[in-house]
Amino acid sequence: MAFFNHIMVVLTIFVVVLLPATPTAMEYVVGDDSGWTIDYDYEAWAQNKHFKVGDTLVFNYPKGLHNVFRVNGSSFADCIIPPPSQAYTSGHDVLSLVAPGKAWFICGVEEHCSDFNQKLAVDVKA
Ligand SMILES: *[C@@H]1O[C@H](CO)[C@@H](O)[C@H](O)[C@H]1NC(C)=O
Ligand SMILES: [Cu+2]
Repeated sequence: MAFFNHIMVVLTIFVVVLLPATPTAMEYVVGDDSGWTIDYDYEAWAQNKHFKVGDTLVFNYPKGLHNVFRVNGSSFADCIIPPPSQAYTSGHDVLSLVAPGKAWFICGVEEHCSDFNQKLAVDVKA
């Protein structure tokens, strides 16, 4: 019995001490039910969300209609589409937030970024 009590104490300490220290990675579905699409306010979507390193973004869209590029700040601002080889095109693209700071994503299909605002910027905390 003493042994069992000892185990319980150790387990309790383990749970109390370790659980708050390891926040679980979150998975965010970009645009929620609307998915990754044109004419959606991704700035509003990202507002009040607390992204952190290790979280993932899921881009859902009908394959072929859109794609996803992870870009730099100037490419985001001016909708400069990177080479096609850098595109994510599966229709269900799961991208990790790997570094603290800003992360930018755009659609590279036709004028979706420049004319239809299909672009997402997120603030990633360490
Ligand atoms: C940003 O990305 C664009 C598109 O790929 C590229 O042309 C440009 O050189 C990049 N700028 C920097 C500062 O890396
Ligand atoms: Cu698109």
